[in-house]
Amino acid sequence: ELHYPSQLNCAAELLDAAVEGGAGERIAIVGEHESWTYAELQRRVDRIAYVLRADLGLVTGNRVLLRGANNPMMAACLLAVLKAGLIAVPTMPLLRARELTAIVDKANVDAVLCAASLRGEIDAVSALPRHVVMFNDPDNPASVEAMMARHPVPFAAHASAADDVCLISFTSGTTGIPKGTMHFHRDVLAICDCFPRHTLQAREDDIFIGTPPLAFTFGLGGLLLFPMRVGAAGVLLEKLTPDTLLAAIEKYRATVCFTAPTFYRQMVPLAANYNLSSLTRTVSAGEALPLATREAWQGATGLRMIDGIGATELLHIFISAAGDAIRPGATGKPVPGYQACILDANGQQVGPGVIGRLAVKGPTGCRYLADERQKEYVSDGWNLTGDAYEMDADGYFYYRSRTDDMIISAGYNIAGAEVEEVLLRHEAVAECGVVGRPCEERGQVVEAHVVLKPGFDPTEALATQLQDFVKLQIAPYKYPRSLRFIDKLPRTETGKLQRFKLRLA
Ligand code: 3UK
Repeated sequence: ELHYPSQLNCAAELLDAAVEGGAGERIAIVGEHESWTYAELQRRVDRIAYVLRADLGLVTGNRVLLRGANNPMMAACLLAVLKAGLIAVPTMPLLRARELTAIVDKANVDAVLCAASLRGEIDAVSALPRHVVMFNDPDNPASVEAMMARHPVPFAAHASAADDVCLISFTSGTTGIPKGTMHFHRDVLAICDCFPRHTLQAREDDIFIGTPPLAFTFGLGGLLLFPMRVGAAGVLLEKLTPDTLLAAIEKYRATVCFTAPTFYRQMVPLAANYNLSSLTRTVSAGEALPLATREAWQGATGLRMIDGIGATELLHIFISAAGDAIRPGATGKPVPGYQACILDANGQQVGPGVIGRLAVKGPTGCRYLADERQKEYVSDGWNLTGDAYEMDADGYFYYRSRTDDMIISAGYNIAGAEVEEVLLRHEAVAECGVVGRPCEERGQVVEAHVVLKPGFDPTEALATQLQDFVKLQIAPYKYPRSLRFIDKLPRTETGKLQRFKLRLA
């Protein structure tokens, strides 16, 4: 069990504690053009905190929308909001004015801090709050940078309560409608004291790198909060591609990498071109890690992938395994601090070998922002993530599908992920998504959407070959009766397949 004092400011606990603990001269954040020590980061955060309180006149509990790609100033602004006792509302860089308008409204936003490069969509938001201030905009006399210069250090952290809300994080919305989730100061520390401590065994000489945006809690934890908790460094880079991420791992000698399965798949054929000897741990999350991807990554790098399931509602990863505890095919076991079990349709716990709804309990949990779906996600203290999972006799948890993505065809329950996993083993397949398509005769038919590797042609013969390939490896009733070739799978900014778009295709 984790115990935190009842008065707690998470930014002070991460930043001031690191400086006081002697990490002041260590590198905290590395960006494309600059790198900051903990002491330098602290001075910037303190000045921005004064901008928020003194220049903008924000008061405790006000909500600040943050908009920026991964870069050092975005991180400093985020930490300043927390340190000043305000509430951070980070938003994904690719969101459009329509979606931003909904967030401004739903989260009752009082001020906006926006990277100058992403200004366009903000200007198009209807009903903006009184304060809209740009950062990464040094020549603008009204920018965060210009205002910062007029303030002293230090800024005394706001004396927050451990259970004051400090973060409103919006889900990436694979179904379209983003939901706001509220998190406390103690939740932010709790995620730092679970997965990175027990599973990753993070150390101060680690260098964290990866793709998830800071506006996605996967990235916020993995690239900013986790390194700070142990006095390590986080590399924050914008617009990474498989090639530029590999180049950055080599350049910065990164030790820990966070990204989604699809990104690892794209890095496999390129990995041999880079010196990746610094890497010791690679973490995959956001969607299921197919066995074929785990094996291909290990073949290319020698690294055993750390799979982990997390959720915006629970803030970060709650089931995972590393090192010798890895069991291929399983996500892992509950991260110390969390409990998990499988429930049947009546909410009763089921034993090993039975597929049911995953339920999770731990130091963090779901608190939707004025949303009636709270009752659907949290029942009796257990968080129901919407995933169908199965447990084995040793307590390992195996992902099967999203609860509402289970394909029911001619009376059979078929998990699309299992069919995807088989297809990914075929030499011609780069990416695939398997969904249920409505069908009068069978209820649904299994339909595969396949992206081919370069050098393969989308012929009828290849489609038949892929269908036969599946029939030979798993029960034939699971094979995709319908198979379509497409150029690119529809994915969210966080790398998640948007199955609803495939079903509409
Ligand atoms: C799915 C996985 C199988 C699963 C997230 C790490 O993904 C994150 O949060 P979201 O709110 O989505 C949550 C849902 O995504 N999922 C995530 N990881 C896995 N399915 N295997 C996995 N390893 O359906 C879950 O319910 O976008 C991930 C850390 C923080 C996060 N917010």
